[in-house]
Amino acid sequence: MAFGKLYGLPDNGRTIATLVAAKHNGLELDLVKTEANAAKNSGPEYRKVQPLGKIPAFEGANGFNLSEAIAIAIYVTSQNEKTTLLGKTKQDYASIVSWMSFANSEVIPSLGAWYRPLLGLDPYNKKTVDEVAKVAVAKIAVLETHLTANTYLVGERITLADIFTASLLTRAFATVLDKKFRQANPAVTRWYNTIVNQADFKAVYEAKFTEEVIKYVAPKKEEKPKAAAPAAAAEPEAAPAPKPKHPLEALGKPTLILDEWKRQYSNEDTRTVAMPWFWKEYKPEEYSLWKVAYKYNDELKLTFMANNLIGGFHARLEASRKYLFGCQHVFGANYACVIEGVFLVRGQEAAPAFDVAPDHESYSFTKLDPNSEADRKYIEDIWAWDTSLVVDGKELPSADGHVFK
Ligand SMILES: N[C@@H](CCC(=O)N[C@@H](CS)C(=O)NCC(=O)O)C(=O)O
Repeated sequence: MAFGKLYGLPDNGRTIATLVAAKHNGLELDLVKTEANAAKNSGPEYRKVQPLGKIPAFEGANGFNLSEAIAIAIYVTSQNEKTTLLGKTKQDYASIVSWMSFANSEVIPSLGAWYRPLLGLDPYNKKTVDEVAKVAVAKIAVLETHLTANTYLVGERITLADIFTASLLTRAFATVLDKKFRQANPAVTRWYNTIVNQADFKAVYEAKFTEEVIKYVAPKKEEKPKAAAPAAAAEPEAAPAPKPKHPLEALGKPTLILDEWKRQYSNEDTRTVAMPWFWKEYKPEEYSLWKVAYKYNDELKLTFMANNLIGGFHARLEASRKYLFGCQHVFGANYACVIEGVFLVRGQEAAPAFDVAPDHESYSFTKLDPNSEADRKYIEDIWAWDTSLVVDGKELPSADGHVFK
């Protein structure tokens, strides 16, 4: 029986750390894929385990719950009385916690502020990104100095400090700590390679290295004929217009309450309970169903980056949350992946719900027919997360994805 459930994501640094520590000590954990989006993890059940709705969170099989990445990693590691990962002395142990805290509260927030805008997860401003990049590199310089004189962060063998800190750096090495950085920081690079090449680490996460700092790509916009400037635009002092209501509000209250469906989907087994409930309650005159596919699949590279595109898109759909539910997957593998999904949309058109997100133009919207057996199967397959997708005769497994609910 598993020691407990770890809520998190397989490519999230704070999650990887505990998965590697568990593997190292032969402890079985069930990873429950949970979005790194506190606003979405707002249910009272999850908040009992992680009060802020963040990841990771731990729920022990014995009923003991824990939030905060450092505490979870230490608790899981300490289950093996003979573990060497927590050092030999009290000073070792305190130094391990010190490095973990440095990585968690100094290094990763600066690195995240650098790569998150480049990945489209946070708003992009070149000046800010350039400044935070310098701050992040200055913080890693502390590691570089220490690792120039020491093989590992604490003592003469790998400890949880190394596993935890390397885990938190995984996304940075895949996106911004490029070849140039690695040449300028040989000690951190040597140490990182040593840690991520340990069998237990590799069993959990295959490290990736970027050649160059990834470039910010503005969401694609299709050329539209320029409309003539409206006459009113000439009046600079016009009073600010009242905040417009969402256009879908005009449709009134449907009989199928979206939140009720979202609860069914979250709490019940999708195939056996939630989908039968959905088809019973679904009214085609109230909601339409749409296949939402990325238009530029041939430009996708790593699956986690594709997944970040979905995450960014969903974040920008926030203003339409009351009118939308859907799932989008990354199907396939690195350098051969596609993004596809299915949304339930209030009303008969996709545009009023989706055009709150500027990157909706990067997606194609195809209306699905709930009376067609093939379309119903496609919808269920996408929402159930248990099948692959066949594209051009090739079967692509679901590698990642997001639920918008
Ligand atoms: N202090 C927390 C921070 C956890 C945290 O910020 N997690 C991120 C993902 S790495 C998250 O869930 N972010 C979601 C959000 O802020 O919306 C810890 O150390 O566990």
